[in-house]
Amino acid sequence: MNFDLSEEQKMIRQTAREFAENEIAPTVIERDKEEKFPTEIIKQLGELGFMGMMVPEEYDGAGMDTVAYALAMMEISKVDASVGVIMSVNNSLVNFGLEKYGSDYIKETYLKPLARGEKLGAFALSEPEAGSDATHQQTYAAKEGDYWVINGIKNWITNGQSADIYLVIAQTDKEKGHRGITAFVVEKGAEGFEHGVKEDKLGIRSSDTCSLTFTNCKVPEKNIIWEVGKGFNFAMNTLNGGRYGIASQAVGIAMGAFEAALRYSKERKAFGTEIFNHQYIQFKLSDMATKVEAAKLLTLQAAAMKDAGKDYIKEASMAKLYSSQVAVENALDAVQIHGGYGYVREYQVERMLRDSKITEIYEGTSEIQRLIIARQLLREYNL
Ligand code: COS
Repeated sequence: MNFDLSEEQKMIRQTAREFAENEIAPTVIERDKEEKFPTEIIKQLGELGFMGMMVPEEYDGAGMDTVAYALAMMEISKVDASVGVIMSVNNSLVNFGLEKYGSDYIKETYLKPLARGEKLGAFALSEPEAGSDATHQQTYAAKEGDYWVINGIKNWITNGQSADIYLVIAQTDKEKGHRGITAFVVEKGAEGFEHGVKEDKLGIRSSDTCSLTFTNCKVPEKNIIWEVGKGFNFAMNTLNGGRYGIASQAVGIAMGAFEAALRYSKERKAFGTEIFNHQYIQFKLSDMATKVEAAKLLTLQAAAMKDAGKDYIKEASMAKLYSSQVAVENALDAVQIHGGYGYVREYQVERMLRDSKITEIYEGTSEIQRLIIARQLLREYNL
């Protein structure tokens, strides 16, 4: 088994690291405090090719592999998990879904500007009464001539206010259950489509999350992704891809918390010595570093399996389940090691703690990941 990264993967990681340190870090505290969307940073990430990382060059993407994408996500999220989630939704949900299931028209019209980073995407599956139980879609689309008319409400939509292109999942035939669900591309500004106010969140405050309302919103037939009745399978397959994105974001937070704690332990003195010299702190830091490594390996394994064309459903869910748990644990430990300083904004670990929690909730809660893993185990063991 070869754990070495390719020269290109190392270069991408280095570029992401430098960009995060030089361009993202200086404003991270202010943007979190003021809930300011990182418009300029996202534009720059687009110019670097980071908003269309895995999209082939023929569709104006950077044509990189999933491992390189995961490494970049980790470096960006280590410094700012809000920027991480904006990048993740665009790359591993929206671009991935359109590239895999979009028609030539959809790829030409929507995927290309998304991959160039000129437009931003959002993925609208969740509803007020359909979160984990995603088949329970209440948003309804009815066919009228060459159009479909959408009515309903979506919520918890990342990039909800700032996106230009929305992938919207809606029920199109209630009798058929999950096989009567269809996915559509809806453009910002479409008549009858409005977004709600920005949610006042615990963490990832610099990203925008809001509800979407569709009132007799007309969408052309050619904006159907894959085909009528395939919307649920589209959402599930796309979310498998999204999960290593969030796993990478969680690894990034866990890395950031660990590194902040390590550095602080060499600066802070107590009982006449750097606190690093106290064995309890060394044990904590060793556990934190070990957990980062394990979460990183699980996540890169899922990414490498995708690159190799293998089935990675179980591995992506395991990566998300474990990495999100490690993000929360490491952020908590980092706050504790910082003592009172960990509780104030300046030292950043309090933000990491607030940012970490959502990784156990969105793109499938930890409970949903366990359910998916259990179902895959039955399949694997032919039971
Ligand atoms: N990958 C690919 N396909 C999947 C899948 C997965 N992880 N999970 C389910 N499916 C497919 C099934 O194979 C089945 O397809 P067919 O009809 O072609 O056989 C279909 O989806 C329905 O599956 P199932 O009967 O298992 O549906 P359930 O309602 O029992 O459960 C879960 C589906 C719970 C796994 C699904 O609703 C889910 O993932 N919920 C969480 C949604 C989520 O992540 N929300 C976050 C919002 S985006 S931020």
